[in-house]
Amino acid sequence: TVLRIRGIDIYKEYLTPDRQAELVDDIRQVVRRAPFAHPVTPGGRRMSVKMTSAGRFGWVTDQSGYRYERRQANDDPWPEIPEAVLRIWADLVSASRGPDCCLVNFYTDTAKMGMHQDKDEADFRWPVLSISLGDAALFRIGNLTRGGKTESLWLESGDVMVMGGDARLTYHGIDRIRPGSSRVLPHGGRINLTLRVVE
Ligand code: MD3
Ligand code: FE
Repeated sequence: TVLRIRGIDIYKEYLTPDRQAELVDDIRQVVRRAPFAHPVTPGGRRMSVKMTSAGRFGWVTDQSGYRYERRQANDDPWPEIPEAVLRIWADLVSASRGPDCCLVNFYTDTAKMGMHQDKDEADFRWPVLSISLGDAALFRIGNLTRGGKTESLWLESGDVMVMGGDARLTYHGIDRIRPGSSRVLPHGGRINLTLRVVE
């Protein structure tokens, strides 16, 4: 089923359990070459979500700001985006232009992500695609400016979302995780992949 909420397309149960397991294995390989880090915001606060990236660019944040980098802190390039991930983008967004970055977010039981816009990319005509794996997460959708009424929904393992058009600059965040709600990750937690065109 596809839900459309405030312009965001939500493909519930898009990925079969087999495809979810394949993606988890692929991400394990990515993390082996680009370990997770707890990013520090420009304000100096450590984020509760751990992050890493794959692709031509990785998204990084530190005291000097948010930005995309072609290399990891140790000067290695980021790992390639796994084929199985690229296939989802090709099927739902574009078969002719691939994403530049696959941001990998890892949520432990208490991790969350405050309301924000994604605006570090050069061209907002390209959508952002999100893939949820592991424990369910309470996702909050706001408006094009901070504040106002919001809507919430649970994202579950195998759900895929496409944020394009007017929805591309919607404020959004993750309020909380439902620990133990999935068996896709052997030690629990939640992985979210976001695919973006960067430049
Ligand atoms: C709506 N990640 O990495 S994915 C992020 O679940 C991020 O880890 C969340 O927000 C997560 O920036 C939410 C869903 C998402 C991603 C980008 C969006 C929703 C969006 C961009 C515009 C509107
Ligand atoms: Fe975001």
